[in-house]
Amino acid sequence: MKNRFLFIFIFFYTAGLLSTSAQNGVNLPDASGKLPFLSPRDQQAPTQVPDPLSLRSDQPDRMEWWRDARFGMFIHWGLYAVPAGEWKGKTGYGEWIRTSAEIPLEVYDQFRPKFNPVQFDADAWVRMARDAGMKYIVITSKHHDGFCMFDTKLTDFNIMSTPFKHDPMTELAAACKKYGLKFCFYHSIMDWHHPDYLPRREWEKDRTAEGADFSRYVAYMKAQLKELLSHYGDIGVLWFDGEWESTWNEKYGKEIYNYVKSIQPGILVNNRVGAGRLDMEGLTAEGAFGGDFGTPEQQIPATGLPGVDWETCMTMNDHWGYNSADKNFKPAGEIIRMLADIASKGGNYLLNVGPTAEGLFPPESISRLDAIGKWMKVNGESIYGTGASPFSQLKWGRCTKKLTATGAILYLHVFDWPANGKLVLSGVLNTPGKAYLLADPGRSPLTVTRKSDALVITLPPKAPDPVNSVIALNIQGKPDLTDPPEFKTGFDTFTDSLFVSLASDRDRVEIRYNIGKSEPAITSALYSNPILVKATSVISARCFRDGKPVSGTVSKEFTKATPLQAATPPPAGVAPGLHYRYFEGSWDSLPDFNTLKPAGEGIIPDFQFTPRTRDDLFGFVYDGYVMLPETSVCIFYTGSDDGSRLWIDDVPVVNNDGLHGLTEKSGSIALAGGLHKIRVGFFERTGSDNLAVFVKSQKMEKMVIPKEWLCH
Ligand code: H79
Repeated sequence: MKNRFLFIFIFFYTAGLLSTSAQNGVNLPDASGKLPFLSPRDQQAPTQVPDPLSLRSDQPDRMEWWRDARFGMFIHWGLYAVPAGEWKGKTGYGEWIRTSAEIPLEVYDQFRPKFNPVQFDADAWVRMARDAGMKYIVITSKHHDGFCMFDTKLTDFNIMSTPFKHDPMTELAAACKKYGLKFCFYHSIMDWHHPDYLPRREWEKDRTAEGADFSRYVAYMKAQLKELLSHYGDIGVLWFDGEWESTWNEKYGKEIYNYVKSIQPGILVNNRVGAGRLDMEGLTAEGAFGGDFGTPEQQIPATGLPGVDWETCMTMNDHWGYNSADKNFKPAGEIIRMLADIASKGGNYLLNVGPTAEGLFPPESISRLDAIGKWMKVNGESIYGTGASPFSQLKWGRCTKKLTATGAILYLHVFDWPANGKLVLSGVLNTPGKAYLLADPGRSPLTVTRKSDALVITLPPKAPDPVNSVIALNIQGKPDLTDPPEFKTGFDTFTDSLFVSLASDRDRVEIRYNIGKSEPAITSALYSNPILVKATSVISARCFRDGKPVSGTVSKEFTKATPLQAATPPPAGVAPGLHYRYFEGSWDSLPDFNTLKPAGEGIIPDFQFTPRTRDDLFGFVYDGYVMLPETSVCIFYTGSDDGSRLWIDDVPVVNNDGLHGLTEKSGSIALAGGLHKIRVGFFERTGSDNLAVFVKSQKMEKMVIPKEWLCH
């Protein structure tokens, strides 16, 4: 009992100290906002291999074709096309079928005599890519199943030992050369077939790892890369994948990177050659080796990534490899808008096709390629060779940009055609030149007028393309474009009051604002210090220079929220630590742990895994209270590998569920100072594991929730 009271005293004392130091701007140990942990493989000692960065002096030149191209075709083709996504009555599989359906090696090998893609026509495939407007093709020379789709002398597990008996890559390389596309290989590092590759799948109990030697596997990879880089002419990109298992590390990554560049110096290599990719956002951890470009998978970054080359790869339906049951294809219009979105953020789009075991593209893919091609034929110049949009947000669509000798062309991708026929582009100070619709072969000029900082383009009543009509707008001289100011406050809800900060990265501008939705004028309040907001309000802000508006207006609502009352602790008081339940099992997402029997339970100081009895396939639920020093809107974060969720007072606040590498998610909630129930659920399937829980309030920088704030 005594201890308990002492604990509560220490808690309030420490909490007070922490919050005061945070208010004073003193840096707390964990207040950097960075995840304090990196996987051990990111922390390896320097290696003897020459630093690949030294090979990068010619980077801009080598990347030029790739940056201009903007659009490529991914092809996932392999033995997995034979089952076409179906195994034992289940139809949800793709290129992962061998592992997802746990198919033993010798059973999987039975697809080999069935693989005979007699309808394969390299010329037709490459023509379809070219006609869709794609400038490069990345095809699987080998996927995770280890089956080689080329004539390799290093294993029999290749296409020459199927009834097909010839090498499709030779014909594809020739067709790419003929039609002017760059030919590229996807090559998996992970290999579920080669005896020297480690680790084994955990379900493959009867496949011994005895005598396996990973360094011999790396030598095998190198020998195959040598084949791929010697027999098919110039290769544009080597696209590695399956690099996340514990055996792969940065040293190997640099070695392979240098090796392929020593054979073909002009080649580009994606970041998955290294070991520092964080998650499916596809970017490399700071300081880790990241190859030539980042690889967001099945997603588009929210904003451009200045200084980083990247390429979003995406399926047309829900599978990479052919799945005959999957008819969930994105409409062509959605794909066209995604291409414009990606180009407006300075990235490339690698769009996937999963051909059948007969060697055909699925008809749904063909019709989409066709529709995209029709759009590209008219509007391709707004994609190729363009740079990222100078504007962060446009209500009606997207913008891409090309610099010219006398100024620039802004390509305005109009998704939502204005009903009043006036397209407004705010924040353009340049004199406008000619504007015309790319869909208009006669290029008749559209009327452009100026209204203060904005150019207003008069459009015909009907959009030439319901999906995306592009206007080329010439501007004279060096682009002088200004985005509206940005709100820099991390909160849009508050409990008592909130200081709202604004900023603009443009030189020589001042920010003026109104409380309310009306557009600020030169007579509006001048922003100098954060604005104190005490009730729900809208703030509208705009940039001015020399007494004139130079940007559009940004408006944002800040809402006063009622905080949840603090919990009443049990009369007997609380004690340090959290109650934990430990579970064992294999999950893809958080199960309902309340329905499962724990393998252990007890009290633990904070969110740690200490009581676990294995490294993989486990889960935890932590329950207790968190003591908050003051009333505020709080943002909670979980950084986890794999999934996690967090509840406060039984309200779901953070959903970071799913199988993933170290990923951080957050959510906010208004809370009164004092005790609040906290619950965190976590699970780990395989690979590295991590869990950290952070909090940030209006007065406190982000920090790991200290042990002293947790009790039960
Ligand atoms: O080839 C296609 C897929 O078969 C392959 N990549 C695309 C281009 C792919 N392999 N795995 N996945 C996609 C999903 C795997 C995700 C995870 Fe991970 C691996 C979760 C945890 C380990 C990647 C690495 C995300 C976090 C770490």
